[in-house]
Amino acid sequence: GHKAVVFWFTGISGAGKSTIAKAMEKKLWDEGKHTVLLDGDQVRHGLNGDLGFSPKDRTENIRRVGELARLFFEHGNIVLCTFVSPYKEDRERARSLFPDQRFVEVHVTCDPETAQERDPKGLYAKAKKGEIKGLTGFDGDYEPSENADLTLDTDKSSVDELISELIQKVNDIA
Ligand code: GGZ
Repeated sequence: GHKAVVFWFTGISGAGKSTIAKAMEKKLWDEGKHTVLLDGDQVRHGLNGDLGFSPKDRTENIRRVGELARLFFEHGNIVLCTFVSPYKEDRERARSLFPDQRFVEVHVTCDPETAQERDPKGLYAKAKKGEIKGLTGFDGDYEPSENADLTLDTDKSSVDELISELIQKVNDIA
């Protein structure tokens, strides 16, 4: 067996949070581990479909998702959460729901220009045309933590390299 743990992936749109978490989940499955992946895009279509992207709604989004992560954590899972979660205080509140060392904050970074070039969902293009406002990584704030447990730079390292780093961390603590 393994211990429950939460990996909380945070960073601007297009940094690579979902790509990394999906690859990590697959690797953990292959090792027979119990995982749950909570992704901003999916959660916002269903459970949190009533929320937008104002600061207040983002805070509520993260509050609910933190509670959801706790339910899965309490059932012994390795929980992977991928949310922009741009506000430090919201991430700290999520962290406070878990025992020490069981919440791993993973800041996924890249040059904002890289994210804008990747633009997997065409959101930066929309932001440039003024069709959406407050896009994190364009005209929306992101507050980095000084105390992220891991910082993964997707400009400098491949997904495979970053996955190895994450799996190492799982094996150290879970
Ligand atoms: C940020 C936005 C916005 C704005 C739509 N700002 O790259 P994506 O598409 O797949 O991930 C983003 C997702 C962000 O949802 P989160 O729940 O992770 O956000 S938060 O933690 O801030 O509550 C993006 C899309 O929704 N999206 N408009 N203005 N991301």
